Amino acid sequence: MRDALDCGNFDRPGDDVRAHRSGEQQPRGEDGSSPRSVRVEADVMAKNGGIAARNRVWFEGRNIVALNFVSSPGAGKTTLIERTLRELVAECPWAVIEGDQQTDNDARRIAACAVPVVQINTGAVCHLDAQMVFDACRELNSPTGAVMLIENVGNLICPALFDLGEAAKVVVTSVAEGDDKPAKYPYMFQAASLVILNKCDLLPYVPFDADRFEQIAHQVNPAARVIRVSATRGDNLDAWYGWLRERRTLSATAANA
Ligand SMILES: Nc1nc2c(ncn2[C@@H]2O[C@H](COP(=O)(O)OP(=O)(O)O)[C@@H](O)[C@H]2O)c(=O)[nH]1
Ligand SMILES: [Mg+2]
Repeated sequence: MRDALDCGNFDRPGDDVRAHRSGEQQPRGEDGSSPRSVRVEADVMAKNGGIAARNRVWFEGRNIVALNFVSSPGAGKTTLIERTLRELVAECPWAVIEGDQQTDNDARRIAACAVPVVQINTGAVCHLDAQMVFDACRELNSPTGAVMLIENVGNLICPALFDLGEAAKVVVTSVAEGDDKPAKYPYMFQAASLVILNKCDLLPYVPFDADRFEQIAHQVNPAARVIRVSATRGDNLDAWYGWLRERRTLSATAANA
């Protein structure tokens, strides 16, 4: 069984890392930090970074486009992935890695799309890490030119810290979550190449200002593209598919260079 990693103790990689466990007595430095925790946590981040770098080389060597889907629970990641697979399954080989604390519910949904899938149950851990993805990739053994969709554990904080070796992070947010999410969870939005605003079919029924959401997202990350969709009704999915095809072209061009 894997060591459980409580990433509630991490600041961003490279930041001044401190221990924040409540009620735990630890030796403290003059500034209140715990040198022992700093070293252990920095080691964990460095180890993950090394494995992620190896994953990235492996993906690039096989011209596999790996995308790391992150969101709060229920934003619609699996629904979007299911629909994408059903509509684009013939375009290229696909593979999916599903991350959840418990159950294989999402893997079953993906398997129904006739696409290879591995379910990872993280137990007490609130994010996927690079070693889990490495192990799943060995099992999937995807062919050259595949698109690997990695659905991370639903959580807008910890998955931002753990590189998996992906080509890009895709944040999925829904209009039921409030339009200030990029301001409240900036690290995740800064780490993302694409922001998908989902459940736009609900806009007539919820107080959500989509323009304000986009404005805040761009304040946090000016380079991020924002695409408004409805995964269930199908609104604007062509824009998402276009972005996906651009990533495949970029990857193939790099592989042939
Ligand atoms: N109205 C609406 N509901 C959606 C949409 N996308 C997903 N859902 C619903 O949101 C719930 C959570 O979706 P799911 O894909 O499991 O979210 P995940 O936890 O991010 O994977 C399910 O009941 C979906 O049917 C959408 O575009 N519009
Ligand atoms: Mg899901």
